[in-house]
Amino acid sequence: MRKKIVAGNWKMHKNATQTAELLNELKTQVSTENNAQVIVAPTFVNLALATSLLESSAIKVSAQNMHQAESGAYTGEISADMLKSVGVDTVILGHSERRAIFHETDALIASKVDTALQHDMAVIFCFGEELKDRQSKNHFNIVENQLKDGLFHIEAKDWEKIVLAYEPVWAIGTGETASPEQAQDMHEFIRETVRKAFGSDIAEDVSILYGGSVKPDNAKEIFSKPDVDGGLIGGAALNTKDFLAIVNAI
Ligand code: G2H
Repeated sequence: MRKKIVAGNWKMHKNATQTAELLNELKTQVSTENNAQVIVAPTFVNLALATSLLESSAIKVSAQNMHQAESGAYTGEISADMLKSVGVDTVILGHSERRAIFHETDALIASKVDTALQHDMAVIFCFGEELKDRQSKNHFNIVENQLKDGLFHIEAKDWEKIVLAYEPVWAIGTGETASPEQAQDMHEFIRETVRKAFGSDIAEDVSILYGGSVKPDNAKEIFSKPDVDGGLIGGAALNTKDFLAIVNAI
């Protein structure tokens, strides 16, 4: 049975005090009894604080990004080894903001995936079409190419480390959400694309999260779809009440 997951991508929000506040609230209310594995992704500077605060809790900590090189003259960058050294063994890669604002290409994301896997890290691999792609009915092609170019070079054994996060760019932070039917159609297509390339066992086991303006009032309906295994949550992950409502919608 594949895992249900709710992950909070905090983006560039919350200083150390605010991070501690939110995590201290969350950890009293999230347990292994929850149907979903809960993951939080604070900013780099607060990751060590997060892993220490959550040490004996059911909440896992993820980074929002990392560099593909082992080490070197890359001013301002963070390596896989640095993340692991503070207890972080999950990383979000390929988020649309990294692709659009920081010009990350499929090839670059593919090399980050390789580095993460070499370090035995789990990867939340993000992808999704832009509004123009959906308007021109090219969205399935775009999504298939992002998967193939960024991820499908991995070996079958690596899939146990992969979580997919479909995030239509037009629904990110806009208040606009894909309808549950649009999400299901795309998730079904994604699972089928994985099945064709890697077989049924891997396709059935991989968790596919939906991301893009998930809120307490739309989470339940989206999560009720058979190929939606949870969510990657941005804005609504920044306060305890909304995030927990989404966690409990699974
Ligand atoms: C999509 C999502 C989290 P939001 O980026 O990754 O953000 O829920 O604010 O649309």
